[in-house]
Amino acid sequence: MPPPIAFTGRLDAADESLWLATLRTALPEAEIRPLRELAATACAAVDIAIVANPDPAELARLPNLAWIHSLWAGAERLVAELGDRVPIVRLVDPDLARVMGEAVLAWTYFLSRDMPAYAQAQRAHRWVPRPYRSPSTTPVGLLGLGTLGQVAARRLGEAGFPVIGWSRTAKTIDGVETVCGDTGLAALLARATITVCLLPLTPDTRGLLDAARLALMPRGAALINFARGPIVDTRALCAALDTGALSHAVLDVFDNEPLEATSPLWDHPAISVLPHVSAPTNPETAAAIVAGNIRRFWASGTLPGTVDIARGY
Ligand code: NDP
Ligand code: OXD
Repeated sequence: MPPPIAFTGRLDAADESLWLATLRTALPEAEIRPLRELAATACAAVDIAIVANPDPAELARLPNLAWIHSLWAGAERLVAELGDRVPIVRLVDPDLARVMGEAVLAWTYFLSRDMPAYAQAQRAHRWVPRPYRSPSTTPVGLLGLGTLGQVAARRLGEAGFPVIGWSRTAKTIDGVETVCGDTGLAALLARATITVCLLPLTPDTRGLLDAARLALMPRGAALINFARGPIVDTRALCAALDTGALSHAVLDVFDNEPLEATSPLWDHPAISVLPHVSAPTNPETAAAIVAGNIRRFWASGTLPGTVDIARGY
């Protein structure tokens, strides 16, 4: 019998019960226990923890932890709070990528079919048909060509949008014009009618879309941020929207979440606010991924790819 697996996270009671039940169903051969219920002797035996934004002080109760499996795709909080204390495996779930690809396509259509302008016209009781813009004349810039970005690129390409994708390392992807480096980013921003952010939050991407970079975008271009709030300078974004330099922003992520009820972003006429729902984690598919990774570790001692702490993702 393998040692117990600890489960810990800053979750409410209902979410914790749901996750425990789903993980136990996916991995019935394991004893998965809330960390707070484990006595010191059991804690000493634990080598794997499944975590959802864990309290670092709680994790410190596990002296022989070999690795942790996060239930979230983004790892910036774990990197910031744990550093290189323990190898981190983040969630890489093809179903989550599918859902994100769907969201990117849906909100790209929302912008390319001028829904923000029609919503405004409706509020003003104004009947103003606008010219149809074909996807083929609407280049989409994708920042990030990882697990999520590559699926989004494929969905956009299938729908006829020319896609320019930016990543840290050079890539070749069928049907996607790929760029990297500062010059690649500048070229992408200058050409894309819609820019979609699917980057991790790291020291290199924090504040990446600042006033200078937003100013490179064509007049009337739009931004979709489905990654993390602090990648975009919100003040600079609002200034660009206020002057009409940019036409609209779809924001699913914010510097502080939940977005404060008093935030001016809620009422900005050129911003669509979403409550971090572009790709919600599906407990069933996520638990199956976690179970597979733990079983492989038990069978072969190998870990799936871990987060590179120095790189930040
Ligand atoms: P991956 O790690 O698979 O991909 C990250 C991509 O970003 C890679 O292509 C990487 O380049 C690129 N990148 C990283 N740093 C830089 C940089 N400095 N310059 C240029 N490119 C860079 O991440 P995922 O696709 O799985 O997820 C992306 C993010 O989406 C997550 O970190 C999370 O924050 C967010 N997310 C949001 C959700 C939501 O509901 N809103 C749901 C899930 C995730 P390279 O390929 O060269 O390494
Ligand atoms: C995640 C997210 O990182 O939902 O999984 O943003």
